[in-house]
Amino acid sequence: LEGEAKDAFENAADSEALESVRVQFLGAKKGALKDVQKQMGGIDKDDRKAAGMRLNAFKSSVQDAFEQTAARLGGGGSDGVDPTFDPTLPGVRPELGHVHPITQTINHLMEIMGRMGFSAAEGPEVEDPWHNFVALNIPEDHPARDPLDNFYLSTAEAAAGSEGSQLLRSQTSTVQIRVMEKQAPPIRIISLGRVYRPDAPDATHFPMFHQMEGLYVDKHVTMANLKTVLRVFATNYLGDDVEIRFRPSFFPFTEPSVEVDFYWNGAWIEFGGAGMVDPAVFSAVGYDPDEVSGFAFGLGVERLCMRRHGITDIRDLYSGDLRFLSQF
Ligand code: FA5
Repeated sequence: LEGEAKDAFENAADSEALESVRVQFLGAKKGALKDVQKQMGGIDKDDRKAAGMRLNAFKSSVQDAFEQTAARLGGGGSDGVDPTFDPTLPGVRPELGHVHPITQTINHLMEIMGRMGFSAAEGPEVEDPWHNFVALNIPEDHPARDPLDNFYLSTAEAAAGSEGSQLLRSQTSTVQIRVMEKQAPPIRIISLGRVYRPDAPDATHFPMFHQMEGLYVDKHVTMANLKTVLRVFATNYLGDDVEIRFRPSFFPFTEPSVEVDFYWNGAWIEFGGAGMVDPAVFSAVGYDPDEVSGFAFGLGVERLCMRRHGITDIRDLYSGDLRFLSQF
């Protein structure tokens, strides 16, 4: 057997052949050496010591034959190390995952608003006209309900815009209604999430974007409270040198209504809308408008993120281009 093994190792032409010879003779389960070892038990007690020594000598000569062949074939020794492996070469760093800049912004906004006592609330992205329009004081014939301005779902049985239809929410103001339907005042929430509008994409518009909705309802809430909360928010998010400006505007669910602009780094930029919650909205959710007052605001999350990081095109955020995204 010893001669047979040596011949087999010497004749192995490549590392594959070597491996099969190794398994044949030195294999841990079915190798020829293992077989011989198993027969040791049947040997006479007196002869066992000599047989053991003979077996060990046999084992090491087969092992030597294997190692010599391995060295000859250049496939490394029995430890299987590739001789072309150079441990001094720099390694390849595994790529790490990355949190999307909008997700980072959302976490940052929640943290700032959380410090002012606003807790996060959520609502569904597929909505019904009651939450997206009716309860927000947007009547049946209002242009905001136009099928051309909304993504109505073709799965719903009812005609677009009518009761029973469904749409992708066009604003996070829907969450105001959902929270007030479930909870009695006082309310102090923000809601951060996706909204959808069939806007043509350009540098500042995308058909899917995010809004941060805020709602504060209590006794004696005033417009001054709204301005203070937004100013504290803006200075925390952008810097101490931010100024805030309200421009008169109109939203069906707030009265009075304003557009909110922040001045920072030399420019006034509009970030969203706000106002005092309209009494009709309180009535729709079963609150008594004579008992409570409140403010609400809705800011564009992409606009905030872009302003802070100097991003000039909203489409870059959704391009999936890692050369852009991994900078944040
Ligand atoms: C609203 O959506 C109101 N719901 C805001 C509001 C909430 C008013 C509560 C009063 C009380 P508006 O349609 O203006 O308002 O949108 C708010 C902000 O969303 C805009 O100022 C802008 O920052 C952002 N926005 C609107 N359309 C897009 C778009 N296509 N892509 C990216 N951001 C957009």
